[in-house]
Amino acid sequence: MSVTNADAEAHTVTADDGGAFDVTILPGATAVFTAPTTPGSYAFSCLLHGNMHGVLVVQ
Ligand SMILES: [Cu+2]
Repeated sequence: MSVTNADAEAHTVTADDGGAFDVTILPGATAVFTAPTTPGSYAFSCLLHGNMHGVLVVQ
């Protein structure tokens, strides 16, 4: 899947379980990463900003 960073700072989309996915997206860039194929909810965070969290839902 792809993720676009519309911010002026770099961010990461890093799975909290530590291995499912980990991608860095530079400012204004779009990055592609391989999402898990097993349905479920995968919590992720930005390694550069400890207050940024999200959940990737695979259906
Ligand atoms: Cu960030």
